[in-house]
Parts: sequence; C-alpha cells; structure tokens
Amino acid sequence: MLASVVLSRVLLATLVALVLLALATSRATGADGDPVLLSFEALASASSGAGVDRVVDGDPGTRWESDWGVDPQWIQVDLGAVHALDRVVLDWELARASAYTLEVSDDGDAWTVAHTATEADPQLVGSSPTVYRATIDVASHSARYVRVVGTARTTGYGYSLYAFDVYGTATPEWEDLAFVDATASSSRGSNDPARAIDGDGATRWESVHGDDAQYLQVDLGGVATVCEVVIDWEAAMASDYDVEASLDGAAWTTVAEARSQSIAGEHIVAFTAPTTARYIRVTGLGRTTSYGYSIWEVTASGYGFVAAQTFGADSGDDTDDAAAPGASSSPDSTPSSAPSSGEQDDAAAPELAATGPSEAWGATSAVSLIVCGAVLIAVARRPSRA
Ligand SMILES: [Ca+2]
Repeated sequence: MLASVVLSRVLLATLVALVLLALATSRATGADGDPVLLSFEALASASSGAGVDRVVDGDPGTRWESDWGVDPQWIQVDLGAVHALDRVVLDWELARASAYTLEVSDDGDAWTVAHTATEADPQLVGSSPTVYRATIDVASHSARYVRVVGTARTTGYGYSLYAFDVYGTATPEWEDLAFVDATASSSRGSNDPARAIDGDGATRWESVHGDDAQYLQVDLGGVATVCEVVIDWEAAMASDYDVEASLDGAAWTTVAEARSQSIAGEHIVAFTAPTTARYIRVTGLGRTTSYGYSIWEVTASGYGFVAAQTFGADSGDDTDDAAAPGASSSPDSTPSSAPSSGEQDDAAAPELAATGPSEAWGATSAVSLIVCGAVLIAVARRPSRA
C-alpha cells in the first residue's frame, strides 16, 4: 500500500517520536508505575576520596569515603538528563555526616536545597557492617544532578557512603542504539555480519548467492525500547523481507513486512509503537538480483537509555518491575551475564510491539513511505555507492 504525502526524513522522525512519547513515558516506570532507580551506574563525582562510583554500583558492600578530617565535602550523581524525582536513599557508614544538605540541580551550577539533614535523620539498618539509612522525599523536585554537601562528621574520619540511590520517573530520550554483535545465516568471504554494524558505510555483509532464505541478526547487548531500524541495502537487496524482534533470540515477533521493494539505500523502518527487544532480525524472502543479500549497515534508535535504567533497578523494590515490558535485563547484559532463567521467563512473557492503527504517511520523490500493516517503512533514496 503506497502513500503519497510529502514528508521529510526529519519530520518523520519527529512525528514518530511525538506519537511514541506518551507510550515510552508509560514504560519509563515499573509495571505498576513505581519509580525506578535512576542513579544505577550514573556518573558520580566528589570533592575528594577514591572509588566514588561505588555509591552507584548497586553493591551494598562497597563504599566511597572522603578525605579524613576535612569539612565541607560533597558527592554528587549525574542522572544524564532531568528526571522527575521521587526519593533519595543514602546508606551511610559509621563515619557519616552529622549535618548535610541534599541539593538538586538541572545544570550542575544552580543548586536548590531539597533537604537539610541532622544527625537524627538516618536510621540504623545494619550492624555488620554498620549502615545508617536516610530516606529523603524529593518528590516535589525534578533534576539531573543530585548532591550531598556534608558540613559536619560523626567521627574523626571522613564522610563514608555505601549507596547514593536516586529514585524517580525517567524522562525518555530518543537516542541511537548501538549493536554489539551480528550473526547471519551465511556470509561470503570477508563480508561477514559484523560489517553491517561497524559504522562504516563502505563495508557490508553479504549472504551466499542464489538463496532467498537468508537472514541477518543483530544484538543490542541488552533489552532496549526500539522505535526505528534503518537498513542500508546495497544494490543486491531483498525485494521482500521481514523485520523481526526478539527479547531472547529464540521467540520472534514480526514487526515489519516489506514487499516488492526495488530501491536500494536506507530503508527506514519506523515502528508505530515502541518495541521492547534485544535482538533484531532482517529475514530475506526474495532477492532483486541473482547474488545474495547485501547490507551496508543496520542501525536502530529509540529510548534505550530509559529502558536500561529501568533494568538497572536491581536493589530496593523492583520486584514488580521485573515483570514489566523491558524491565527484565541489566543494561549491559551479555550472553555471559544474562538474566537468570527465572528472569528470562519474565522477559519472554510481555507482548512485543503493541502495534497501533495504520496511518497514511507519505512520500516525496526522494522518500517513499509504505505502510506495512501497522509498521511504517520509509525508503530513503541515497546516491548509489557503485
Ligand atoms: Ca558497514
């Protein structure tokens, strides 16, 4: 079904992003809307002391400590973008602050004091090791940066913190998603699958010649919220192909069906709903030449960062979140650090890509758009690389 409305590549991306924003936002929290741990593996910094990243590593046994005997000292986390906050949980060691302020900022320069703490604030929650926990309500704030400024200490040592956990509702951000691995049903010579994800528009994957039933599979390295896949076809392209998505590399859902294609170059496959997936597969069903399938590059974009943060919420109350779409894998999960089998069951359970109604997207002479079921495929002509 061909449409013929003028629509630029940028406008397409903008419109799709707008359409998807609400959906993506709803997925930025847990299944029940609980705030997620925004600070997991966030960028942390401090006025002094080594190992500042230990407050955001999710390991309750590691800690940061400042230089001894010096006031004031500060430690902050950078959440990467401004998010709506919910609460901050500070796990202090015995050597803790007896007085400090918790401050928030959008830009890292202008700070707002969200809480002024006293020694009575934290509760003793562990004795071996000693852990004093302060849970601070910051639900009235949004911020990118959160810091603690300590002005007095309980001991002659420094400020010592096991965890600096910031919870909130992540704001989705459209971003490029990186593939970490590529495999295929076949390849020819040095034109291996990795050449389709090497970022080099002059290198390509090529399947064996003369066989329609071939595929290229790419791996994001973790579950992400994918909104768009771009396949840059060489002249030896598929006339017919499916784009499929998978959370586990075993169960696949078809998210796009391209048929009767004849224009090489970038095929922009823009999903009408965010698709929670780790793997994307381009499955050929028919070729335009007597050669094989040949792809210069496959790229993807979406809201992976938000998803990754959701997956990272391994501490605290993320039990319910584990069953949420896209909330079941760690951000850097690789085959060697894949979720446990129980979590994989959860990961496979959610439906992929709740597809919406078809819409009449269109084309100029340079961009033709095809509505394939509920999924949009834009074929952007680019100069031949011949
Ligand atoms: Ca390439």
